[in-house]
Amino acid sequence: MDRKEFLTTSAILSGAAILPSNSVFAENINNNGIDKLTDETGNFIHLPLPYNTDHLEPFMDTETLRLHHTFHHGGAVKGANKDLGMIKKVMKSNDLTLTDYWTKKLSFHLSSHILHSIFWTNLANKKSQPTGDLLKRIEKDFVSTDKMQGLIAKISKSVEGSGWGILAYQPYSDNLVVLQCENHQKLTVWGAVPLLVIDVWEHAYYLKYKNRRGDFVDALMNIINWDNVAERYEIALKLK
Ligand code: MN3
Repeated sequence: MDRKEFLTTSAILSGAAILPSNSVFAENINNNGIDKLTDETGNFIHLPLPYNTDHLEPFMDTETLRLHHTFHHGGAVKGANKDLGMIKKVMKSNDLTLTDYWTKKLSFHLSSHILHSIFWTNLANKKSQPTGDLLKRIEKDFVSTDKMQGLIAKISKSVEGSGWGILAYQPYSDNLVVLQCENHQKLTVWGAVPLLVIDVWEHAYYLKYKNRRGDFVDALMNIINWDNVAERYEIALKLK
């Protein structure tokens, strides 16, 4: 039994009625449908991957996935907890000099935690296509799935330095938007809810793809979990 089967079985055995029954990765989300990023006390937590580390082979290699999840995502979680603690500490003192520093750090680390948590669930080891309401929305806002995928691939490949390509739902204007994010926190539009995120930091691909970021992005397009994107879209629509 692999990890996913185990979790699914365990969830059924433990009575998973409190979790959304249609969720692709129910163990990674809260009852309200958003990603589980903290424990009950508000500390950020690093959940295990929702599949084995070889699940995304050959598109994403085992070693890259292991290092990426353990050290890059894991480091962001540790960083976010530290930043939050330091902000609380500074607030208790009368010297606010360092709040600027820790606030920026928290923005960086927490955004990384959020985007990585979404990223893992956005991927699967089989090819799928958007269907249903998500497909209708994609066709309304981007003409076709091919055009939208072409756009997000282009935006991802051309990030200056480290960053992400993001397909998001924007509740203020009620449409899907594609954003080009630098680092983890720059170039967003407030309110946008990420549905599909493409990590183009070098740590995401360099072991296997070397300098060929374009090949990595094209490869990822084969393993997008559109069921997960659709689920995220459904939840995001509630903000409208
Ligand atoms: Mn990363």
